Amino acid sequence: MFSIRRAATKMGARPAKNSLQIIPSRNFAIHKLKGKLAEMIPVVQGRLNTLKKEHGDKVLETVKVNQVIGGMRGMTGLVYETSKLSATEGIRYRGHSLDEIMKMAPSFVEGGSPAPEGILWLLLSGEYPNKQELDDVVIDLKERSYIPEETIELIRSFPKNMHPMTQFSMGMLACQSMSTFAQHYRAGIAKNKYWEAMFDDCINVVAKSSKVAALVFNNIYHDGKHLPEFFDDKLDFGAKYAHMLGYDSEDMYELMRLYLVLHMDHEGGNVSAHANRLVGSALSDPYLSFSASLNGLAGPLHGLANQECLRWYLEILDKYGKHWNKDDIVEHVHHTFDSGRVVPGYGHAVLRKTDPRFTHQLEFGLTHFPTDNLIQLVNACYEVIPELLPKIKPSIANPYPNVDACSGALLMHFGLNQFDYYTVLFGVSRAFGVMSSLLWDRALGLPIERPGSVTVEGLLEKAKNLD
Ligand code: CMX
Repeated sequence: MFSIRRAATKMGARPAKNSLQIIPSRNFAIHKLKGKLAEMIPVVQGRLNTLKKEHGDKVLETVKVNQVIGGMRGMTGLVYETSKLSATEGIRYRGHSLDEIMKMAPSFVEGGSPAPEGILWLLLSGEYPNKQELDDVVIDLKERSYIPEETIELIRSFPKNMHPMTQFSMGMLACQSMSTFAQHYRAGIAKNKYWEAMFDDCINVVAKSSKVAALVFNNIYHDGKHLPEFFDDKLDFGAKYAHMLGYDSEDMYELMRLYLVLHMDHEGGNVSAHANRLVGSALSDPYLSFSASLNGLAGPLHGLANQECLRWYLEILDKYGKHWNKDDIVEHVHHTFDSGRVVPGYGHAVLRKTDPRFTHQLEFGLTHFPTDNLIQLVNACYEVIPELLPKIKPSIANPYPNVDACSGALLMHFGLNQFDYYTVLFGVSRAFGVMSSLLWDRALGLPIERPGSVTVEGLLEKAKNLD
């Protein structure tokens, strides 16, 4: 199996000009993973062709007017291979529930958080890696994490008051000059080779994301001066990211691994996954797609909710002190509604039960630091809010906590209190999911997205004629 890549001095390092050629994958595990994909892809392509040929004109489901108004809400409109969301059970990565992943996935600490590198392997191939494969992916991601000096300088030039997500998105975009896919596309690569040309980009985006994110952290909160060593060969991806932010306890390493795994993927229709896929469908390379994904994640109804959520808990602590009680929570929820705001961390467009991503984070907090006041507050809110919300707002479809309702409290415990930065952590995690799915989009030759649209007047006319 060969990977199409410029003849680079080191994987992820700046390639020499005009040196496009096909060279073997250097790392055995990545070579093996690519080989596995090369076997899987024709099988799935075959199924897709059968679908198109034999069932392409069948009507799958009817579409309600409200679904059109609601931005294609709930319509089955995308093929997405890496994960699927159940309204009642939460996300499954390649068919594996989070409960199962917590038990079965390889980890660096026995019985501890799953290894993010192992879940990258799972998302791409549908299987867990063995020990050797996992160790090799850890090394490979390290080798691919090179960031050009001019990108580092660019990030250091960003004003401190520019939001961390804006800096992260721009930093990733600035790495786009390293896209192997863009180079090969320009050189006239055949359509059936797109996924191979994109493979390195997808893995490189994941590998570089934590370093760009750490540079942003350093630029904003440490004046660009105190970045810990980029390379620490003992550390895996999650631990190294924590290390680059300046956190070096084993518990924080475990939290970071857990955080990365839980936030990776949430099927194809959420804003960040869909933005990534939409932009990629124009054959924009993975750096362009990922930056678009981050811009969507930066919205307060999506990834920014985690910082909003922590702010909301801190409002309670400010108002009632650390001896708050459940009545105080009820009062603060009412106050939130009275001021025309939503209760952050609660509700979901698809889920209709407690998000298992929340449950696993709360479990981590209650296991590692059960007496932490903020964790106790998160737990108490979970006991109060799901019953309270429908009483105040009967139309709420899901009164249960989502992924954002606990993460801030866990990070605060370790002293990571720069909560404007929290969505960047979410973005690094999301790289694993959206890059895996983007690779599959190109492997399956999915076309450019182009849904139809309609004016309000036009929709009204259509609707009137329906009955
Ligand atoms: N607090 C107050 N009101 C809420 C609410 C909440 N947490 N969640 C929903 N509602 C309201 C909606 O605003 C809507 O009100 P109107 O009819 O007056 O417009 C009504 O309840 C019905 O909404 P819904 O169908 O239950 O929810 P949506 O699918 O429209 O929206 C979401 C989903 C996540 C945007 C919404 O629940 C929300 O704003 N939650 C708080 C923000 C948050 O936690 N976002 C993170 C989501 C996870 C992620 O995608 O990253």
